[in-house]
Amino acid sequence: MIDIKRRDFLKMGGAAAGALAVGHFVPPPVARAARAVGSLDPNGDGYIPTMCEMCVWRCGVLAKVQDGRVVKLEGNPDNPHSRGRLCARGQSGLMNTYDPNRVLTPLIRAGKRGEGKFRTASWDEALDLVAKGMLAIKDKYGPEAMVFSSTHNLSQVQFENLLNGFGSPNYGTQRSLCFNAMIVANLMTYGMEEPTRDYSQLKYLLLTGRNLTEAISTSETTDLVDSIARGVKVVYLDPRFTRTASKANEWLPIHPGTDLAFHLALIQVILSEDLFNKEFVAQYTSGLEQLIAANKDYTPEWAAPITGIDAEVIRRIAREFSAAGPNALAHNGWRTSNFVNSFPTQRAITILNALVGNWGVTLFPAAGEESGGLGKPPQPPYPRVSARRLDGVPWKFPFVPLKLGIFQQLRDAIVDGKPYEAHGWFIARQNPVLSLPDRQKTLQAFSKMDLIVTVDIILNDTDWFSDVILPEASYLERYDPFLAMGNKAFLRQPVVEPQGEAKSALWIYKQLGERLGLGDFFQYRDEEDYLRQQLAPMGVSLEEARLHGYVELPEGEAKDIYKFDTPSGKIEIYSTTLEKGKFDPLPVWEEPPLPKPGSFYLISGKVGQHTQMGTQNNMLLHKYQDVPRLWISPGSAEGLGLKDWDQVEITSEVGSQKVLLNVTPAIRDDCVYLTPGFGHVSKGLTTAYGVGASDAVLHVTYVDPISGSQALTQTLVTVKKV
Ligand SMILES: Nc1nc2c(c(=O)[nH]1)N[C@H]1C(S)=C(S)[C@@H](COP(=O)(O)OP(=O)(O)OC[C@H]3O[C@@H](n4cnc5c(=O)[nH]c(N)nc54)[C@H](O)[C@@H]3O)O[C@H]1N2
Ligand SMILES: Nc1nc2c(c(=O)[nH]1)N[C@H]1C(S)=C(S)[C@@H](COP(=O)(O)OP(=O)(O)OC[C@H]3O[C@@H](n4cnc5c(=O)[nH]c(N)nc54)[C@H](O)[C@@H]3O)O[C@H]1N2
Ligand code: SF4
Ligand SMILES: [Mo]
Repeated sequence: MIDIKRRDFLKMGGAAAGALAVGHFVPPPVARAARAVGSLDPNGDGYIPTMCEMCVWRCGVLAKVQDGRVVKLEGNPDNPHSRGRLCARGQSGLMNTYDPNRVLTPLIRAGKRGEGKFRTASWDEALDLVAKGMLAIKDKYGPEAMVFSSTHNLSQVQFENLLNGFGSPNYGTQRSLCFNAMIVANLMTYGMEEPTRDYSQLKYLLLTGRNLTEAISTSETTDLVDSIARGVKVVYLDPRFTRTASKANEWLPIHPGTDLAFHLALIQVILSEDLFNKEFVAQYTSGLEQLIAANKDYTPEWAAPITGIDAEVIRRIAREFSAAGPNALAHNGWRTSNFVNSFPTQRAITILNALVGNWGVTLFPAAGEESGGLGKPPQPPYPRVSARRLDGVPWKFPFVPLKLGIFQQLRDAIVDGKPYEAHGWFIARQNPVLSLPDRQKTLQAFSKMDLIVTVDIILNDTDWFSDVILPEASYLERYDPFLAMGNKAFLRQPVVEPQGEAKSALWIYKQLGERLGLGDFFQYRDEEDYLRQQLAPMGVSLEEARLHGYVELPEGEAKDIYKFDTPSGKIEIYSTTLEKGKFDPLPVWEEPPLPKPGSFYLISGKVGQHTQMGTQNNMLLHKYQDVPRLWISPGSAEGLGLKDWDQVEITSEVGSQKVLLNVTPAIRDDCVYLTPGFGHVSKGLTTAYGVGASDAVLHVTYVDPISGSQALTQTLVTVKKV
């Protein structure tokens, strides 16, 4: 039995904690199969192409292997997401594999939940136990009583096979915490999830809280930096002075939650001054007349006191934006769930783009990550599901795509036991204890479970509350299914052997599926067989794919980029779909909650050195991040009698945390900001445990009624000295 205390964890050695000690790399040998490929010299040294998994962007990597270990990760020039570059997190990816806290054998809980006592187990024992628990829940309460959740990853298709084959409708993803507002707004307007942005002809860029130089997507961050170098004008809206603000021509520290008013006023100027692209709007959009009528009172003078931005500035930006015409782009952001009004904000952004007619110039149809040309193992149809989803999709939220779902709503339905009780939760590659708002509620949901199973590589905070932990091989140790990007399909392949007993997700889901009687959904012998079935229609060998790290996909049919999958076949300024759903068919102003005197908006936002809640234990990245302190403006600090480095207590209606203060002019007076992803509670994370505070404890749960987005900036907090 293992009682994992912070210091003890390292001493444990052996199976549960991983055999590696801090600072001593004892890496495993180069993957045998990789050597066979031919990209390495006779000693087994050289570069192996694969894909990064330090965030969801999936840059192409060339892993340098020497004496049987990965010694360096470089960007793969062949990959459009990296174009030869990796960000700091990508370069630190070897410590994701060599983290001394890796879980290297299945673990079974041996004490109370949350106590951190686990014993090691064989795969057979762990998988048998999980299957038995899941089948017991299915027999007693029906398959819907088993909830599945996972954050997007390359093996998700097999995760979905597992839950769909099992027959549960309950599927939680990170998306409602991330970009539901943007996706649903794009679906309503363009009939597609996320048009591709193209910076090559860009002249004017409006970034609404898209902190591209810290919340990094390597290729797009590069596009922004190149655009700035060639003189593209960048206007950036953010209540904080971020690194992107420092690179922009103009930083507008907008009042949080009022981006909608700002965009409505831009639209008002463009319409009232007749500055829109008439030809484009007439040919490709519908609803201009209704927009003109509905929008006429949203003048810059109306928006100025709401947004805190001068009317003259708003008017000038509207004129500049429309003067750049189709070469302008209003970026619709990525994690766009700041306020409950983020959905109409997103709609306003799509409309602004339509008015300048930038389709086909700076905006294009999504490049598509469809499997275009790739094969897949055969499988039977899924069983019919009669139970409603716990998250209310689509019965309460008709416009939220099933694959997006509403994670925070799912969690709340588990707590409430309505419309029915859930009894088991299978969680893969996700850390809801830190990523869902209101941690206490997440733990309450856990307490209702007969069975919690997690799949991770380290003992994250959610694993800490798990009953059975299934250790996945790290991204440098495993295969995942091919990922189609444009006209190529990229490969993740092992560059070193998996350590301990860690296994790929493809292996884990198949083994579990077979024990659940779902073997027909997993018709592949092993990972390589899965990949060969994907390659079969193209007649390319796996060896060839492994050598280059990708395969060319057959040319798809040329598509008409002006065909929009909306009811009118046009870009819908006026959304008939929203109208049918009895929602506003045009964006109308909704005021965000305003802070009472002495309270602040709690702002969350990424930092360049970390991804979400999962990299704080990475020893290379940890070195480059001071313990995050709470940002507050000098005026607000003075008003509360607080100084830089004071220890303060920050309190919301659902929780409180203690943090050190960072007094900085880089934030508005009505906001405070905390870096997310700290305040880990798992003592199995010896580098990250106890460092900083978690804003998940403070966030109040909000659900936007149309897109299901969580509003992450809408939480109000007070700050006092302790
Ligand atoms: N280094 C790093 N890069 C990442 C990630 C990561 O974790 N680390 N995660 C990836 C993922 S999953 C995502 S979704 C993207 C997210 O990419 P972004 O959406 O760009 O990132 P965030 O930091 O979540 O939010 C951006 C900014 O919004 C501001 N903001 C908050 N409220 C408001 C408001 O009301 N109005 C305006 N205008 N601004 C507001 C915050 O101050 C913050 O600076 O980043 C991706 N890239
Ligand atoms: N307070 C606050 N909350 C937020 C956000 C915020 O900015 N602030 N951002 C929101 C956004 S944009 C997003 S996308 C979500 C993300 O929310 P989550 O997806 O829950 O968070 P991650 O940190 O990405 O969780 C990744 C987990 O995967 C594990 N992991 C890493 N590599 C592997 C692997 O190869 N295999 C397996 N099986 N596991 C692995 C990590 O150890 C970690 O536990 O959070 C949202 N929540
Ligand atoms: S953006 Fe950085 S962390 Fe994300 S995939 Fe690319 S290199 Fe990896
Ligand atoms: Mo995200």
